[in-house]
Amino acid sequence: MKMGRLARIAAGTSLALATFVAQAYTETSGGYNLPTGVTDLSKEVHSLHMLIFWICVAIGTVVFGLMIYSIVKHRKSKGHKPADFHESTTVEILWTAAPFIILIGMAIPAAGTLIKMEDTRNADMTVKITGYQWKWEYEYLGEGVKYYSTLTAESNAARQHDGNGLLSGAAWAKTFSKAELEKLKNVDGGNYLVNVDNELVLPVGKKVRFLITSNDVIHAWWVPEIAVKKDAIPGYVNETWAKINTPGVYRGVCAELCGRDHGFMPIVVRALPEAEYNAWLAKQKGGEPATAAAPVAAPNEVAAAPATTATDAAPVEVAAAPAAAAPAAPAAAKDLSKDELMKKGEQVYTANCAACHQPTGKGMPPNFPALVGSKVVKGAPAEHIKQTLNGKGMMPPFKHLSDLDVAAVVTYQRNSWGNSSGVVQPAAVAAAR
Ligand code: HEC
Ligand SMILES: [Cu+2]
Repeated sequence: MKMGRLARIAAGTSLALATFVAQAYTETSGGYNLPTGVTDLSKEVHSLHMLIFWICVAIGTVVFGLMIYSIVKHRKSKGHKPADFHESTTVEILWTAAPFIILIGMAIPAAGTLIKMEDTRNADMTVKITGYQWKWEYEYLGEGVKYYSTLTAESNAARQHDGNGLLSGAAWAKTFSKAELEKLKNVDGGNYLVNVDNELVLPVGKKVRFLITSNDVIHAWWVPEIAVKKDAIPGYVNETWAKINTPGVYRGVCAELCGRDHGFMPIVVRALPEAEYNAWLAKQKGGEPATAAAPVAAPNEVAAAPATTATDAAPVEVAAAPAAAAPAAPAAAKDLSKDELMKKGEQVYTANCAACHQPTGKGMPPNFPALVGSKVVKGAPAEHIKQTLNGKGMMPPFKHLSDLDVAAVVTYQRNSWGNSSGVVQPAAVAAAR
């Protein structure tokens, strides 16, 4: 009678386990399983993961099955007497050989995939990825295109919101109600905390080499769907690669505990068909005079224009090219209007400063001072620029921002929330470096 119940429990447990395993095996596993991903390598990684998973299931079933069977079948209440023996050479050889064979069986296919992951030769293009507290920088090597990628302003504002106003002090510890949590799910187009202002745009079907490093602490660049997860270590460059097969948007996060806002530096990769990617890249090269590399890229383009189009169109292009390139080179020295600086400054402020100094400029005293009526903000521009570039105490340096960005954010702080302390131009920032 007792055995009957045990048998039923055993059957029930195995059924539940089998269902779970079957679910884990399929794509529609409700997000519990590793994703199959969109590169050949990510598929290999997934099948390796499944292979080893099944080996574990088999070992677990055999070991626990035998154990449970022995315990139940030979229990003391049935009158069994324990056997008394030791030093069985056969058993010892067996339990050494069996795991050894299993491990070798796992290592052979795994090594093949690992070697492929490390093989960054013959890449079609290279993107340098730099981690910062708390954002990513993407640089398309040889293209003169680089930019920062930060949590969107919408998610960033929402994460600091308690439903009534901005969180401050003890309000961080507030427990959210179900309704409030539901509301958060719809923030930022349903991508609350996993959306960025500037996505990493890549072409499909091209081998992209990633050079991964960091400017401050250790971060890790992780996008599960393309099977890339690499540490970003200051002073050290890690290499890996991906060749994406399917256009789409693939999200990831920083996978290394890298400081206070570690959870707020997501990654978004947008894979485009090659033609669309090329159009995007051309547009990046055309715009943003702020990119430091723009003057380098421009002469190349000028040189290429007459060579490829030796027709009537050529003189026009040659004439147009220097004109387009001209503003790029002396961009740092060019003066901007207050409106331009304020508009840009607000973006830079939201992305870089608002977390501590708050969108209202009121800060979070006593640790994060208010900028409203601040001595530094009202004082000499040189000191304001210096503190922004070099940081002070708990404030990190912002040297990595372009001259334009620093000038804009300083101007923005000097002329917002009732402050009125004049305009700072990029040239002043360049001089202060
Ligand atoms: C990680 C938090 C943090 C971020 C982000 C941050 N700051 Fe600060 N900021 C501080 C702290 C802390 C101080 C006080 C430093 C001190 O005096 O020791 C400060 C002080 C200042 C002051 C001087 C205020 C005063 O009256 O003493 C200015 C100006 C300033 N920050 C500008 C900026 C700008 C511009 C940015 C964005 C580009 C920025 N901060 C981003 C933490 C931060
Ligand atoms: Cu990080």
